[in-house]
Amino acid sequence: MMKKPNILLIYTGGTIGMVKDADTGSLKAFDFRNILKRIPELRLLDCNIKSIAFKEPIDSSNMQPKYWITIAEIIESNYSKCDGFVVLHGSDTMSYSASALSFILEDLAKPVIFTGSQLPIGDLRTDAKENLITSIQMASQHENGSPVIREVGLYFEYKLYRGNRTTKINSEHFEAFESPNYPDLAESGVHLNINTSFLNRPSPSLHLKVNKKLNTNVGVLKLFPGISRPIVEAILNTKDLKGLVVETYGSGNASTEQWFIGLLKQAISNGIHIVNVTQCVRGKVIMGQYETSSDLKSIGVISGKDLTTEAAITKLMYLLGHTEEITDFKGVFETSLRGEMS
Ligand code: ASN
Repeated sequence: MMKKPNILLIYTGGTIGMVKDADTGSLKAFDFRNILKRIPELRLLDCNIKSIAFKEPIDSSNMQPKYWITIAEIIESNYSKCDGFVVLHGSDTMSYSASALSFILEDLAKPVIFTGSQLPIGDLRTDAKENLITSIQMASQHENGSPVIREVGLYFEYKLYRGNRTTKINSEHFEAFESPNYPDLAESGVHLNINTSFLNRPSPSLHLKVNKKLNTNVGVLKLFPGISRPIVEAILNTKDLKGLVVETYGSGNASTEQWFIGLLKQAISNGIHIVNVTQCVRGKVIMGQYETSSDLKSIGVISGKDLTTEAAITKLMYLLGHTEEITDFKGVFETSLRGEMS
C-alpha cells in the first residue's frame, strides 16, 4: 500500500489568510499557525500536512522576485521529504508568481499548486476552503507511486490550470482566473477529473534544478493609438534595460510609423531583447501576417506567440539571468520551455 503523501503548505499571504481589522475594517494578514483551527476539515484529508509561513505575510501586490526565490528555496529544501507543495498566495499577482516558479523550477517532477481566495478564510461565504482542500487533493494524486501532476499549477474555483498559462480576469467573481490559450488540467466536480493528455509528463526520476538568477531589468510597453515618441523613447532609454515586452494589437501588429520602428531597431541593435505579445486575451502573435507586423519581424523582434504577459515578463527575467549559457536568445525564447507557449 502506498504511504500517505506528505504535502507542504507554503503560506505567503493574500486574502486567503486575512481577517478584518475590527477597528479599521480593512483586511490584514492573520497568524497562519491558526490555519488548522480555522479549517479542521484539513485533518480529514488522506495525507500528512505540514506548513511553513512567510514571517511577514504579504498582500500579493507587494510580491517581489526575491520572494519567488524564497518560495523556490523552501521547495528545494523540502523536495526529497515532500510529495507535493501547495503555495497559498494572494490572487492579484498569483499568475506572475506561478509563471516565475515554472521557470525557476527546472525538471520539476512533483506538483506545485498555487491557490488563494477571493474572500478571507473567516468569511461565512469564503471560497478559501474549497480552493485549499482541493488543491491539497490535487497535489496528493498519485499513480504507480508517482505524482500525477508534475508541474506548476494554479487551482481556483473548481479548476486546475497550468500556472504559466493563467491570468487574473476578475476581482469580483470567485472564478478569478482563466487559461485563455491552453485547456484546463483538471476540474473538480463530484469527481476530480484530470485531463491527463494536457499535463506535462516529465520522468518522475528527474532531479530538480533551481534557477535562482533572475534579471529584473525588464519592462512592459502597452501600445495605444496616439502613443507618443517621448514615452517610447523614455522606456527604451531606461538605464540598464535588457528586455522589453511590447503588448501589440491583434496578431502582433503595431504602428508602421518610421520613428517607432526606428526606435525599436536601435534598441535591438543596442542588445535589448524585444518580445511581441498581443493585447488580445486569446490567439497568438504571427509576425508577417499583416503588413503592420512585417517590419517588427524584419528588425528581429521576438515572437511571444500565445504567451500571457505574465509568462513573457517572467520568462525574460529567467532567460536574461542565464544569458551566458544562451547563444541564440531569440530561438530559446521562442521555444516552449515549460509548456508556456503553443
Ligand atoms: N489583494 C489580495 C492579494 O492579492 C487579493 C486576493 O488575494 N484575493 O494579496
